Amino acid sequence: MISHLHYITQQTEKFSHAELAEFACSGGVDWVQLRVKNIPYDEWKKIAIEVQTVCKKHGATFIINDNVTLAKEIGADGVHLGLNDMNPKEARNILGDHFIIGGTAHNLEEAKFQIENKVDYIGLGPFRFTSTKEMLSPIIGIDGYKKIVETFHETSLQIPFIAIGGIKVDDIQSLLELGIHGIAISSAINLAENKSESAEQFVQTISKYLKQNSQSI
Ligand code: 3NM
Repeated sequence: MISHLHYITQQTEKFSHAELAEFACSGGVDWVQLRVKNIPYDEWKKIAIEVQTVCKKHGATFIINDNVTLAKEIGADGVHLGLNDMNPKEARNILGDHFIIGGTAHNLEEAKFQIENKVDYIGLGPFRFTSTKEMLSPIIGIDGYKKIVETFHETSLQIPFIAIGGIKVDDIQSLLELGIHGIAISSAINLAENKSESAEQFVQTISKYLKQNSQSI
């Protein structure tokens, strides 16, 4: 089951990836994606094991960004692949059927590409401007999501979409109402004054929405 709330780690001035993952999981987050860029393999592995330990303690799903080799080596639950990373089919050959493979898309064409390559979910963004990601793609916005979701409803191509990019608690309802499966957030927790409390707000708001619409988180 793909969670409705994905938390994406980040190294901040004050806190490590693992410390931030701990805040998020203490607030009820059950899906953590470790997102690091451009560091040596050994350093990446050390951080990944720290975050994996936090996830195991809380029973959260642990996903590694970009690095299929590392995900396999340490037995993560899955990988999240950008469009410039390994092709998802190749990743599936390496990882086997039990790993979760997610993919990034920024528009309809890229979403089709990811579905054809058999990803398990798509991170679709950016919803709005965010400074968390460099080289941000054009903003999709609520109307853009609506068009993409509607287009897929008319086809046999079905996939859980996870909206990403500058998402706040107040955006949850309008995104889920469109048929978006869930959201991914980073700075809304990482930069919050009270990080676990912020995580809890997201968890509860999503949970409340899903209960009212009779699904379970
Ligand atoms: N990918 P925040 S936006 C990791 O558009 C990432 O593909 C994006 O962090 C995309 O919640 C993004 O702080 C950053 O905006 C998400």
